[in-house]
Amino acid sequence: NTFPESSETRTGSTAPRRATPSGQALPGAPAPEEPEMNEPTEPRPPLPSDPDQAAPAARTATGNPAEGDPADRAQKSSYLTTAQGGRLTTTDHSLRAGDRGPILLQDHHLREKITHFDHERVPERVVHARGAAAHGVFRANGAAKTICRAGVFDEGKETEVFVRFSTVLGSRGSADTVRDTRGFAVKFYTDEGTWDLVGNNIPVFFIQDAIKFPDIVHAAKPHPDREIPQAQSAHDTFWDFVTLHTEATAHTMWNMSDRGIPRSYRMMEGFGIHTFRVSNDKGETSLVKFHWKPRLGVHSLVWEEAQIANGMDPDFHRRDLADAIESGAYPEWDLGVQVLPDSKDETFEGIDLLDPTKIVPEELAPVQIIGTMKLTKNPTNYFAETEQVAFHPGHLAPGIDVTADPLLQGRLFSYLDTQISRLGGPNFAQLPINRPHAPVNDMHRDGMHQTAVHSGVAPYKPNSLDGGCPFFAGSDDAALIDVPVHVEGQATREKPASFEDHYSQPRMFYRSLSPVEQEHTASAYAFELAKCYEPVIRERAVKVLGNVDQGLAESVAAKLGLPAPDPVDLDPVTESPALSQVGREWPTDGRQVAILTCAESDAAAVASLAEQIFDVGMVPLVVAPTGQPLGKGDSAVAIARTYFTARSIEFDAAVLADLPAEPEPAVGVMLGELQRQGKVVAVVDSAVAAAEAVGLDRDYEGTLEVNGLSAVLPSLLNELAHHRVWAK
Ligand code: HDD
Repeated sequence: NTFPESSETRTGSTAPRRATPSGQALPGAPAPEEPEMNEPTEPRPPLPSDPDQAAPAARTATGNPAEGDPADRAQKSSYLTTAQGGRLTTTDHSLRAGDRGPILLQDHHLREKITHFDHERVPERVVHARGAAAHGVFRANGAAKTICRAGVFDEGKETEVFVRFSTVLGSRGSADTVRDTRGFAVKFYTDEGTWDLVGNNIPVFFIQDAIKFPDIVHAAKPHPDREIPQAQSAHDTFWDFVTLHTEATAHTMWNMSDRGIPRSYRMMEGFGIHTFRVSNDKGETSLVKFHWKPRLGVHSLVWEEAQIANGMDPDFHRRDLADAIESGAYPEWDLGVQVLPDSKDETFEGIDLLDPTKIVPEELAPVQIIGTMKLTKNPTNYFAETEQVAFHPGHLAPGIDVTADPLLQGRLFSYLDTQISRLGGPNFAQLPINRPHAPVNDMHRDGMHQTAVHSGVAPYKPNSLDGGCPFFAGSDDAALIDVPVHVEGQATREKPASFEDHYSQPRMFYRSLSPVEQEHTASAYAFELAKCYEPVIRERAVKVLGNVDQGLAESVAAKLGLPAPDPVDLDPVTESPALSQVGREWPTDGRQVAILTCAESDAAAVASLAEQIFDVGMVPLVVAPTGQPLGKGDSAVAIARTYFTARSIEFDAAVLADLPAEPEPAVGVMLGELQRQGKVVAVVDSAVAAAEAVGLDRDYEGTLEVNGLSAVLPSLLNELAHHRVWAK
């Protein structure tokens, strides 16, 4: 943005004249003109945004240290000062009456420092409190232009984005790998105003009407008396609610499946969930569902990994995202849409498109790719960016509109409201991370934490005193295009009959999973329900599952030691193979491979394998008994982990290089875990005996016996493309 040099250029020839309160012309004021009687009608360029409301000149993220001077990451001034800019000689000692006496109230630095510290925290988000975020770019391929006029979809158009991933239930300090839904919120800083796509990694929701949101959240959050358990749905109140309120069955089923414990934020799908209405240049409308497809494929942890990670590395997902970006392995997602005709009844193949507990299977409406998002920069400051970013499903771009989905409609109220208490007032849009990259000329004024110094005297319309500024957009470039939708009806607290079907979609989801995924899902139900103290809740849950799939209900009942429910007649469903994560091949980029060594391992061979792994885009991590490098001199190999610190959760595969006849006991622990978790373990011939001594299962399908380290990579890549050894 450029700013006007003088008030004259700002206001042009129709500038209101300067006059004294008595109406006399000020000395030097231009000769009086004929007063304007009416509001100016002749349009002219609106004023540029006020400096304080313009997007920051540079993004606040510095990202890769490799890209810039490390000093950029430091504080920006040579001297430590007070908040008023006074230089300080020390910040270590309070002002005291003698070196053993009490502290003096007049010590302004002490009071200012402690007072600011006392107010460092803002309330955490009521849901999605724990998150991790990154900056990036969305590049459109132009395919959406036929259905949507938004400039963000112009072919080749690049738009900056900020993406925040989150868990839902836990507080800010909770662990990453809990079983939960993940938030997937994307802020597109488009030229036409900010568009937020505030979605999740699960395409359905617990409730159909926003009025139930406090109920589901109160039920899922820790018990109000003892505030346990943290970040878990494995407790009585959650299962009490979702088994009584059975429209939650679909979302609960997704949570209990492997989708509830993603391997990485980089390997999650994202969904806009609701149906949106888009319109093109001709005013034609379509209904769409938004999907994010990760280029690395959709992968999950197994429950044992998730549980170990909670203790060993509660920041597992946050670290993974930041490390990948810092190392240049920028995660990418394709954005796709399912395009559905804007029919009068807003249904598609019998599926009510306004019901957020339902999906449209991809086999019925393929996901068409309309662009790609790449995350390239980590935030510079967690609080300023990741914590203070404020999303809102009502932040829309021209051509993207909401539908009457009652969950979405309620969200449109909630997000603005929550920011006012969380971020301390109505001016949160002025925080750098929330500033649109499009010029802002709103007429909002004053309020808590106002940082803009607004000029002009007429923040109202119509006005003549500010030359009629700002002007209205034409219908061609307006942000909020109200698609004329016919609405009528009697005010009623009822829902349509189509919202009553709570079981056919969970049944479709469960039956579309592979046997191993079904087994994981049944085990997850059994784990969570076994954590409930009230027998009636367990029994009710099994009964609800009987309405989904008798086999699932029987499996969960058996694990809980309960009788199987009486079979009920269930309607058949058509499976949707796209719902399974198993059976496809995926890129292996960014996968972590442990090379387990001992002090005597051949340093040159280990170095060469590590290089090969690195060259194909994976991350080699050499593990040794101590931090002492392998070998000597220039060819010495640095040790990434010792057996004290390494744990199976970090590794997607492991290579056992030479091992002594009696390896570290930790090697045995590691092997046991890797094999249980269905990971590939490549063992060089010279290490087989040692590995067997600490529990290597040679019959395990993931064991690859290889002749020397140089032969490891091809077989490893082949197996890793499937993510895990599913036969296990
Ligand atoms: Fe929500 C935050 C996603 C329903 C009320 N929501 C929040 C975030 C995500 C979602 C990703 C975190 C954004 C961030 O990173 O800052 N929420 C969803 C999805 C929903 C959904 C995909 C259903 C399809 N939410 C929903 C309902 C309500 C809310 C029905 C209330 C009626 N959500 C909120 C909130 C939060 C929020 C209380 C907490 C912090 C915030 O908004 O900024 O207003």
